[in-house]
Amino acid sequence: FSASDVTVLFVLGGPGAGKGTQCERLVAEYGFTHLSAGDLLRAEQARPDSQYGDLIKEYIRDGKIVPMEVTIALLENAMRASMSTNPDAIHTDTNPNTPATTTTQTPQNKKSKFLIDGFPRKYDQALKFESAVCEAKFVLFYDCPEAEMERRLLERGKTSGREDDNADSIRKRFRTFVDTSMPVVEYYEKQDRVVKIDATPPPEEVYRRTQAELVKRLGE
Ligand code: UP5
Ligand code: MG
Repeated sequence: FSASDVTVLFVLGGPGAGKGTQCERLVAEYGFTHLSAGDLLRAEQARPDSQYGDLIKEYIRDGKIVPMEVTIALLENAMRASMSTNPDAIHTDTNPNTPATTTTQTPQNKKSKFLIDGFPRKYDQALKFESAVCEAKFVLFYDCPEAEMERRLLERGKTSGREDDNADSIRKRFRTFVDTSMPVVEYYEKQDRVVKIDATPPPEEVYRRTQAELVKRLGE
């Protein structure tokens, strides 16, 4: 994809920082297509004939990063599906767990805008995606203290059914985030491509701050 045809924003932040919550609002108001790498991996894992099901399940439970070939292929497919105006190409997946993004159609004459949520989580993923798929315009980084993220995830874990919303997996996810994913944010910070937003306040306030930054950066 060429950056002149599509706008890609990476949405990063620790586990439970509120990436998904903010993306949902941005979709509703600004017509972004939201692609959560974690959601795409969970949908792939749930697909009965997926060759990666067991691998994804194990990686997610251990808070480890799934090999990027899998994740990038899922993201690229989802971008293509969303950009296609051919309904047959869009509704190929009848899995109810598949994120709603595949139903968002963008006319080809209009620039598609993607929020890539929870990706890249590793330096080499960032380089590969930007060289092979599309350059990102900038990174929205939701910054939240670990104690608050832990509180949110344990609370959500009571009902989410997510296999990684338990104390043991949460600890591992935090470690991976600090050791492996924060260096990606730092890499983009050095290039002055990070918009950092304090994700501690309630969702409405975080969203207001996000809007203010988007107005500055995209003229939205
Ligand atoms: N909540 C949200 N905002 C709040 C606020 N401002 N105040 C109070 N509460 C707030 O929110 C989490 C919870 O907090 C919700 O209950 C929400 O209501 C509340 P959410 O918006 O879901 O936060 P988010 O940052 O999206 O948290 P998530 O758990 O999705 O983050 P992760 O980054 O851990 O999960 P993800 O799905 O991206 O990845 C899961 C796993 O997949 C990874 O650990 C990894 O194993 C694998 N993965 C890869 O291998 N590669 C990838 O590229 C991506 C994922
Ligand atoms: Mg999420």
